Amino acid sequence: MQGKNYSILNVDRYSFPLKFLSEISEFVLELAERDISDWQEIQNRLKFLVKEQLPWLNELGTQILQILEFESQFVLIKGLSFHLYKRPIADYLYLALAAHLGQFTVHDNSKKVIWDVTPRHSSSNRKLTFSELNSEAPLHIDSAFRNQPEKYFGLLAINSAREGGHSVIVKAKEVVESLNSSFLGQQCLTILRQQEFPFEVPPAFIKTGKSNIILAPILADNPIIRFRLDTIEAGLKACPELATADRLWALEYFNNFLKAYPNKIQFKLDDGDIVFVNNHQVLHGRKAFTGGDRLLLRVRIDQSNLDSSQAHDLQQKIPVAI
Ligand SMILES: O=C(O)CCC(=O)C(=O)O
Ligand SMILES: [Fe+2]
Repeated sequence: MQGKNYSILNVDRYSFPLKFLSEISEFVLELAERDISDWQEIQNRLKFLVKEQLPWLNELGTQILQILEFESQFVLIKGLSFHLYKRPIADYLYLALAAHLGQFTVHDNSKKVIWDVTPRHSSSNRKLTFSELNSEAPLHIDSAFRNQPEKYFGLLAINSAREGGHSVIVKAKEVVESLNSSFLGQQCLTILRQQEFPFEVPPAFIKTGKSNIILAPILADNPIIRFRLDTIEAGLKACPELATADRLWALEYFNNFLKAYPNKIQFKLDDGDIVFVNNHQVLHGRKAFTGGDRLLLRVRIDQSNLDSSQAHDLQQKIPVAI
């Protein structure tokens, strides 16, 4: 379904009922005391609290899912006040909403589902990644190196960048259609669809005995486009036999096409804004920024547990007011 281009949900700034806040605080304490790390259990508890006490947040979750699946494939939510609460309360308010979209995935081999996207100084010789730098993050999907990249991710801005740091979104289907309108573009699409490319898996994600490379075509169904140039370049370095002339040509053509692509959607996250993105349907990036205190909280969400009847129910829900 071809959806709207851009969805913004303006939720009136909302201060949460004291009863809800105190139950979230107690829950956070209980998690720490009992060292609970079963995220399925945590998500169920959060959803139960929301269902009992904040039905509007439950409905917002369904509305977001509807947009990600059937409408504009990403949504900007303004006016929620999660960022005004101290961490980890802010984290759990955010997770109480995100829990409605599917199952959180844990960040590498830690037990955490929230990753702080904020500039850091390298303490080891580990190469820093986009989420740890303030330079531009070129268009990519998250977890391009996972066999099954997560379907959705969210970013909550606790502190927005002073200068720059704009988010950039490009719809994968539109890029493919646009490439398909020229002869060279069609050649490129054929190679990206038919040939496997190597994606380097970052060290923290490699399971013992497994290779540090996964092979996958750049164009497929889910995700529509699997792309992150630095991981493919590293993969080609590690597997020089795959650096064939046709692959290198198609990669360069595609990358230049993306850079020059005119239909980029650009916006800046203000303090408290949240964006949820369908990682199988869009590419995203970030402009360079200045000011050391930019902090976004990222959560990644899989959706293996949403069965077709739930997906069908979603289509019956009321359309979203923009
Ligand atoms: O900083 C941002 O706005 C997004 C960063 C990002 O895309 C990433 O870390 O994968
Ligand atoms: Fe990303």
